[in-house]
Amino acid sequence: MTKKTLVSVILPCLNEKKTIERCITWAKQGLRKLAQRYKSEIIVVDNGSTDRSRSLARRAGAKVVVEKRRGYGSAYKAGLAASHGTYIIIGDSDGTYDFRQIPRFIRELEKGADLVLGSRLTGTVSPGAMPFTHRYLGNPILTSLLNIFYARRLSDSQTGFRAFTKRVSKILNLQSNGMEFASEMIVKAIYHQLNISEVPIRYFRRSGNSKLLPLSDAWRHIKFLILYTPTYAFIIPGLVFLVIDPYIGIQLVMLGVFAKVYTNKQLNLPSGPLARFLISHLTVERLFIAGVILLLVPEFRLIGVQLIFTSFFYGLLKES
Ligand SMILES: Nc1nc2c(ncn2[C@@H]2O[C@H](COP(=O)(O)OP(=O)(O)OP(=O)(O)O)[C@@H](O)[C@H]2O)c(=O)[nH]1
Ligand SMILES: [Mg+2]
Repeated sequence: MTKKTLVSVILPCLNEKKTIERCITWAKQGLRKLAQRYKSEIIVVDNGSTDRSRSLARRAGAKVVVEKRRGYGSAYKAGLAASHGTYIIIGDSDGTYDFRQIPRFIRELEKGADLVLGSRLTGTVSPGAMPFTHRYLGNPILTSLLNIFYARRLSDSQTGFRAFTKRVSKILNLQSNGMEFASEMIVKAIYHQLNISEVPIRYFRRSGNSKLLPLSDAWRHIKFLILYTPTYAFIIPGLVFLVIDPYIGIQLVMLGVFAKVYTNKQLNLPSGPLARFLISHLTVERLFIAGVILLLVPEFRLIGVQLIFTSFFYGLLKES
């Protein structure tokens, strides 16, 4: 008999007593359809629920992991650390996602996808499931920013129903503690040129109170998207400023180059061809010489001084 592959389902939970059992039951139903070839484990990560979520989850047959640190991302990090599956399924435990559909996600992974996103917007949104502001403002803005910054055409970057392999979760090495965990996963998958696919899903109305803080959580996503894209955050504005005010322009472009070296070396994220070209051709010596030359031109003296010192810092970053 061939050995069965393990599927881990991870459900973050903070006071979801109304729905946690239903989610586990649905996950079991979905997994049952795969039982010939797959074993499974269901892990509920509880972030300090004060209702009966934990006992209900245990009774329904899930393994409960308790994570003291609050936050959606913290819950997932703890769940990933506790999971053993080759394939990982994640999703909210608020009854919004239909885990009976797990086999469709597994099929995508089998076909070679690295990260599968359940898209609510190409699927069906039940009446009242997504508030107007989330559906027509928050989600489209966050998804569009991600699409523009990272040249993608995703339809729903905020979906919580996802699948990926354990190998991929190790490559991504996710760090965020809050809701921006969802953006981090996609951005890093893009950086690593992983194969992302979307499957249309049905999205149900939530039971129980939302844990989302719309403005602060949206800002956490936007901040993450900007911080990870030095090209849009620094280099493009820097090139524009070079024409208007070269002093500011040079500073922004150099910040962009520093940020590229940082994302590449410290965060271990691969660079694109433009960044690779810039980093390999921009040496400490060349920057230093450019600084000395500018120092001799009275109007650019300040930029010259700055470039000379910048070159030292740049060298330090490159060596790090
Ligand atoms: N925000 C938050 N969510 C947590 C935490 N721990 C677990 N969760 C769970 O993470 C999932 C996502 O939170 P939701 O409140 O559903 O967030 P959302 O899906 O963006 O918002 P809704 O559309 O209102 O459901 C739920 O299953 C929560 O129970 C935590 O510390 N903070
Ligand atoms: Mg939810």
